[in-house]
Amino acid sequence: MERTLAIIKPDGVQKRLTGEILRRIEGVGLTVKSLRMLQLDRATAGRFYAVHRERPFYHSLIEYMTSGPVVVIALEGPNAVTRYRTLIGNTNPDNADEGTIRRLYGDSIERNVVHGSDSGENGIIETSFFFSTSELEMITNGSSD
Ligand code: 3AN
Repeated sequence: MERTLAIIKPDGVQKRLTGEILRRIEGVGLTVKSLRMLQLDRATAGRFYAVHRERPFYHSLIEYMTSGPVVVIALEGPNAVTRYRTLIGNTNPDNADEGTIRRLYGDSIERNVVHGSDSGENGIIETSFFFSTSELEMITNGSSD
């Protein structure tokens, strides 16, 4: 059983893709453990993307991620990290497989609609970044495969 953090980024919310993305997530059998819409401030976005602090795209990324509301979603299921990343596709929409969320809806490597944790370890760290233990332990629909 794995946990992973999905974020519908500001461009996804703006394009009214929240329902469509949740439908695709639930359609592959992943369990939504918890979710919330929020407006990231620069400090919180900076903490979340701390690993990218030295990268040339960091400031633009923070600008974009704070430009409007996001939806944070804690997902759970067997092999959830890989299953969700398969659903969203490559970071760069141009390189993402046909039918993936980023290929269908992403505009660029930065404005790529969704975030997904890149490992089981980061899935735990990132879901805990946004959700409390009690929020993550609600009994939802049980079966997640
Ligand atoms: P992913 O979200 O696919 O795991 P990361 O963790 O490498 O990708 O990058 C985090 C975010 O930073 C991406 N979702 C994207 O918005 C942005 N990003 C990554 N690489 C670039 C880049 N070369 N130029 C602009 N933005 C980038």
